[in-house]
Amino acid sequence: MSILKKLMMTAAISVAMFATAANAEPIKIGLVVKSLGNGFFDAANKGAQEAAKELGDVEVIYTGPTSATAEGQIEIINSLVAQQVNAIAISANDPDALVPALKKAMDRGITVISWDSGVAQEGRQVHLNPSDTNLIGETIIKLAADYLPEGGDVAILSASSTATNQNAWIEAAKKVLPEKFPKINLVATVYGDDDSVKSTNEAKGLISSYPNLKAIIAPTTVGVVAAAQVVTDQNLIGKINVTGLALPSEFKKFIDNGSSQAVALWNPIDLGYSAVQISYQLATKKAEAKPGATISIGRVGSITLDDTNSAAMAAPFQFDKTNIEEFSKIY
Ligand code: RAM
Repeated sequence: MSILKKLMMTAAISVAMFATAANAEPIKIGLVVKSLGNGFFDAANKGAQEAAKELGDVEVIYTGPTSATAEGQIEIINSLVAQQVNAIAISANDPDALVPALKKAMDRGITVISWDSGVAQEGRQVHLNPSDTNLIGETIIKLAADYLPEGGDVAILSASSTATNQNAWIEAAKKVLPEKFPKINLVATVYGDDDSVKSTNEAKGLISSYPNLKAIIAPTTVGVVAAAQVVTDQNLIGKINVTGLALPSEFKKFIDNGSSQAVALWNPIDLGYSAVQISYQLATKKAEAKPGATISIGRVGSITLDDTNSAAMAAPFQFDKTNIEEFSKIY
């Protein structure tokens, strides 16, 4: 073979290789969280990055506003649309306010799912719940009731007042109260906005407004830590039991010091992993978002969409002094 022919062949091969590399643009998935600096979402991001690595051709852009507001998330959605991502997977600060921005994203061919905290159906293709909403609602009351055999006053310290997930859980909790927990008296629901300072102030407010308070139920990993810290600082351990949904790695010290008897949560790593898997299947047209469709989620298994294109993962785990140490090493 002549040198010239050899050179031409090498050039042709390089062009072919270059073309393949150029075609292999990664699938970009914007993982939008309620706010940055929240350990729960950092754990979800761990699972999201794991899924990206496993899938190979995926880049996960982990992003969120500095405080848990819909306005902050709208700005981020608009910027992800401008970056031409392939998918947006969002934990929403408001079910309705994000819909116009997300609709615009879908009009441009971007796959949109919500996970953890949902958006209204017209603003997304799929919603992934961490667990069954009614089950979570009942669990958060039961966690308090189990340690209050005589009953008594309890209060809820929630995240933001527009958070879809907390609002749904609180509504479900209120439904089961009269029949299943007649001795539990829910005196107030306040909102700490998944902000440590605001949650601390709200917890202090509950304690001074309700002198007979026996438990604070915080169905948010940020609020539950703030409440347990207040109970600890005010020497109220043994008088007020703090419970709710907590990340074991952040909360272990409050089980250890007795400000809390038990809390619950699901696996946030698996949740983030699954959100990316679902976004990928939809964006690459390997799955379709329609009622009854089964979507594979890698090592976690699969989900089947209900008639609102939603699905739920596993039941929450309960953590107490017998097992929190073990889980605190994982998330
Ligand atoms: C906070 C957030 C999140 C919720 C957990 C339990 O981190 O509000 O949305 O699922 O708590």
